[in-house]
Order: sequence, then structure tokens, then C-alpha cells
Amino acid sequence: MRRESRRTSAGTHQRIEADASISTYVMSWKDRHPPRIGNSEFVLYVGGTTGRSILSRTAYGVPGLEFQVQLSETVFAVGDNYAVRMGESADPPFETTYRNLFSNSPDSALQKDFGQELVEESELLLIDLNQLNLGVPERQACQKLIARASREWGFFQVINHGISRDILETMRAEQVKLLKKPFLDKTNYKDSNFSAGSYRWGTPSATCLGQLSWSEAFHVSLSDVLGSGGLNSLSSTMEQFATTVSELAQTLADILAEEMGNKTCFFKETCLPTTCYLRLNRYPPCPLYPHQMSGIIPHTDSDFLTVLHQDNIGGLQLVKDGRWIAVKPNPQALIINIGDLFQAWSNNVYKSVEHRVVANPRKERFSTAFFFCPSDDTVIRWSGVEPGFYTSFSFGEYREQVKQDVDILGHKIGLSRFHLA
Ligand SMILES: O=C(O)CCC(=O)C(=O)O
Repeated sequence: MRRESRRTSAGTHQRIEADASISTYVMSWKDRHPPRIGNSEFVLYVGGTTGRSILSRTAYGVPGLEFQVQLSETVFAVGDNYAVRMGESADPPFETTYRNLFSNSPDSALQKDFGQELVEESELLLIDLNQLNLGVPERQACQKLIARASREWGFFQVINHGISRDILETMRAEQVKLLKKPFLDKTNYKDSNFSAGSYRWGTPSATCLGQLSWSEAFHVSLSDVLGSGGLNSLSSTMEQFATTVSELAQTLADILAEEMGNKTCFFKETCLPTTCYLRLNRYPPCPLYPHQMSGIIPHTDSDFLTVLHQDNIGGLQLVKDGRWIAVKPNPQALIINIGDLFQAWSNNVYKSVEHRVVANPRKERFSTAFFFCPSDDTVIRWSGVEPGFYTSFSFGEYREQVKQDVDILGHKIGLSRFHLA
């Protein structure tokens, strides 16, 4: 059981975490008076996400008043003429929203949902990008390594990548500040130019626990951010982060093309900083089904390549030779993975590999993913002499197909939708 005291604008209250889904708040007014909310007694309201619903207690400055709330609920102390928000969880209301999935899932179904395999931990191939700045032999060896990792694993990690520690840390601090805001504030987030629907959580179309992602994210089109003149510290940090990471992605994409014998300006012309996306992920702890619940369900990325900055909690897993491998975090490194578009563009030379995040029962996790994408009208086609595996398609068509599949089937089908017969 954990105890934590917090001061709020309404005074001091102590929160005792009895278990992860219910919190007991104990009012212990240490100030001179009970908070000056009004002249008469005040009332505590406990509200779910739909607003204040349950009138909990009535009290007037009684130390030791206890009340219990769900983590996703908002607590208001309401006086004569105004209300003070006393405590509110950042966590989306997973348990209440997906109550039916939890209660309708017998143990046998859960085993099917989650699988029972033992997952080995492994370090991803680590590539020092400083080698690219040395002599020709070092550069060539480094390029070959990047291409080999992309063919055999679809994943690798890089150090000396050119993104300063300062940029990474500032981005993470802004991300934490944003995602630790109360849940309701995130659903109504208006402080930046983010398009509607940028904030996402859970899996709206989930029909079983295996389809539920226990995470939340701001999935932001960089066209919403770049050139906005840095509306606030979040936007200007995202702008700085995206600009430098996009240079890294561009360099890697050019190398991968060159290693296929196709020195091209395709990526420079089609993947602009404004056509890329940034996803700020937060994975709240999930005490239910420890080490089984997905933070993000298995998926491939729909871009050319992804640059991922994760913290040191761990949980990322990828498929290698038909088995799940857990990626050991390396605080110095950024993770790079190949997306569906590169697999199609390279006619299956480079692999877009399925990956997932397993939720941690006790610790929250953050990661930042930069998706290197072209404009929607960019056509992805194989231009080599061997027979192609896929029909040509535009990125816009691909995104639309993925969206339809997720809405209708609850999961992405991906590249196999565009397989040539
Ligand atoms: O958080 C991670 O490690 C992976 C994130 C991811 O797969 C995604 O955002 O699509």
C-alpha cells in the first residue's frame, strides 16, 4: 500500500493507494482552516468521465474524511458558489470503458488472447552512425550493416545519431507534462494546433482483450506543428525534435535505397518534415493480467521507417523467426524500424516486422515515435526488374485501407491487402 500526500488548491489531502484501480483519499486539512470554498458546508463530488455523477459525502472541514474513487474519476469539492478540482487521474478510464471485455472473458479465452509463450530478451544490433563520417571503408561497412539489419530483423538501434541529449530530454519532459495532465484535459486539449482526433487511448473497436491497447497517445501530424511559430513550449520542442529526427530518417532511407543500388532523391522529394507524424505514447501501469496485457497490440508501422526514443522501462517486443523477442532498452540509443512502405518499395528486401508493447503492471512507460512518411498522393511502386509482390498504391489509399480494416475488423491487415495475386 502506498501513501502519498498532495497539496491542491483546496488544501492538503492524502491519497492512499489500496490497489491500482481504487484510491482512498483521506482529507487531512493541515491549513489554518478547511479550504475556503464557500461559507457553508461543502460537498464532495466524485465524477466519471461523463461529469459529476455520484454525490459522495457532505462535510465541513472534518479531518480524516475518507472517500474512495476510481483512478479515472474526478474529485470536486463544491462550495457555495464555486467548485475546486481536488484530484484527477491522468489515466483514461480503461476499466470502466472495457468492463464488458473483462467480465466476458473466461480464463480460457484469455489464454487464447494473450498466448503463453516465454519471451527471450535480446539486445538489438547496435550501429554507431559516427562511422558514416569516417573514411570510405568505414562508411561502406556501416551502410552494409544498416541494410543487413533491415533485411534480417527490420529493427536496429543507433548511437551517435546526431540528436542531442538536450533535445531528447526536453522532448520527453514536454511529453510527460502533456500526458500527465488530467484525462479530461487531454480529451479537450486546445493549447496547440493539433487536429481533432490527435489524442487517442485504448482501442475503440476492441471486441476481446487481445485487441485492447492499454495506452494513450497524442498522434500528431507534423503539418499541425511545423511553421506554427512555436505556439508554446510543447510545439516549439516538437518542431525542433521533428526537424532533427527527420534528417536522421532521411539519411537512413537514402542509405537503404543506395544499398539496393538505387541512389535516388525519391525520399527527399516525397517525405518532408510536414508529411511525417510524431506519436507521444504513454503506457499507464496495468495491474490486470500482469505481463500479458498489451500496451500496444501487435502491429507493423505504415510508414517508410520509424525512429523511436523509449525510456528504460522496457516492454517493446518484436517478431524474429516466428518468435517474440523482448528488446532490452539502451538509454544511449534510438531504435529504428522498417515500415510497410519500405517493404513494398523494396519489394520485400527490407522487412516491416510486427512489434508490440507489453504493459508493465507497476510502472508507467513513455516512448516517442517519429514516423517517416510521404505525402498522401505519393505512389509506392517497385521499380526493379524482378516481378513485384505488390500492386502500386498511394500512401493515402494505404492509410484509408488500414483505417477501414481497423474500424471494421478491429485490427490492421496491412500490406497483404495489396499483394499481387
Ligand atoms: O512504445 C514503443 O516502444 C513502440 C511504439 C509503437 O509501436 C507505436 O507507437 O506504433
